[in-house]
Amino acid sequence: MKTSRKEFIKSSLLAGTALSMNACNMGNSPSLPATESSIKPVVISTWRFGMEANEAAWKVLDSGGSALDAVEAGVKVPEADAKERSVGLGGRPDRDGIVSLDACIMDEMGNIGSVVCLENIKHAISVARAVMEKTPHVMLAGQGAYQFALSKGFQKENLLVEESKKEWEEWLLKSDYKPIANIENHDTIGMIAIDKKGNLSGACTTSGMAFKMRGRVGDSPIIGAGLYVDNEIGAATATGHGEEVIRITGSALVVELMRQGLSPDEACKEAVMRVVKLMERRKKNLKDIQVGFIALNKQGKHGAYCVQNGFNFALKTPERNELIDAPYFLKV
Ligand code: SD4
Repeated sequence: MKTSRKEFIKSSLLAGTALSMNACNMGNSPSLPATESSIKPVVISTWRFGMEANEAAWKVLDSGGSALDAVEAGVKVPEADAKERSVGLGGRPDRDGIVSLDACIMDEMGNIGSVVCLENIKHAISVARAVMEKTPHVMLAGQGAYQFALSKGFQKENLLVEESKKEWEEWLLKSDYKPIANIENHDTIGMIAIDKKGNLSGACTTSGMAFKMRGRVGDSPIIGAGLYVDNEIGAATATGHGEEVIRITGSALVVELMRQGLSPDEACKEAVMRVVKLMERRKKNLKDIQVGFIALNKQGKHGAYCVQNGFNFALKTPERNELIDAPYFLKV
């Protein structure tokens, strides 16, 4: 049967209406009106040190600042803390005894910036933001990232603290490289936030796996793997074994799953199940790894899921301020 042009246009319009109604039902409509007063800010971040980081982010959010400024201010807290041994100053070194940092940042406009294998500058996240705002590029690596940071006024600093140096010297005796799930249970900080205007941004910063090969890069500075933000849908960030997160483009996947209508919890769980599937396919032991995702949707709902017990995340809203154990897959 031949469809007239008029009928075709009518049915297309109807289909379009059904699609957008469906999107509304799923809570994913980008066109939902959001007034400043109706939006409550939320910030979530990975691991226990997220509690303190959230406090710093909250000050920005509460005073009406942007999610971008909030996540940068938040993750700078553990970056500057020499006692936090997996981020910024005090981070654990690679197998050659050198602390090298990975970080990335993404805002509500889709602006991105990233640094990989950055040495001697503690605030890797601010260098990533400078890449985003002051260069035509999205990622700088190693010496180039370092030189760029110096040119923007960042100060050179020795990031290897005594305790990390001692640990590394002990590690050298055996030089057995086998990252253990949850042993460093205050790892990479990934933070995502929604501000009073309803805008989302995220930041992720780390010294990566302790005693990694020199030049190794994990998921944390890779947009789509360690972090992803889509201001129409939501944001996600990852922690754990970066190789497994990269394999499934983890954070972008979580956001895409939310776009399809999954809740943040469900989306994080489905992404973890992809990790599980690829581990099984490659006949790897799931007990040897940890991967955790946290996510926030445009409506300010949060979610999390991880491979095995031990991953927690910090949540701050106008009503709540707590550390929450993420649900997990491996029950043995
Ligand atoms: C990496 N994802 O370099 C980071 C490390 C991490 O929990 O988050 N560990 O692979």
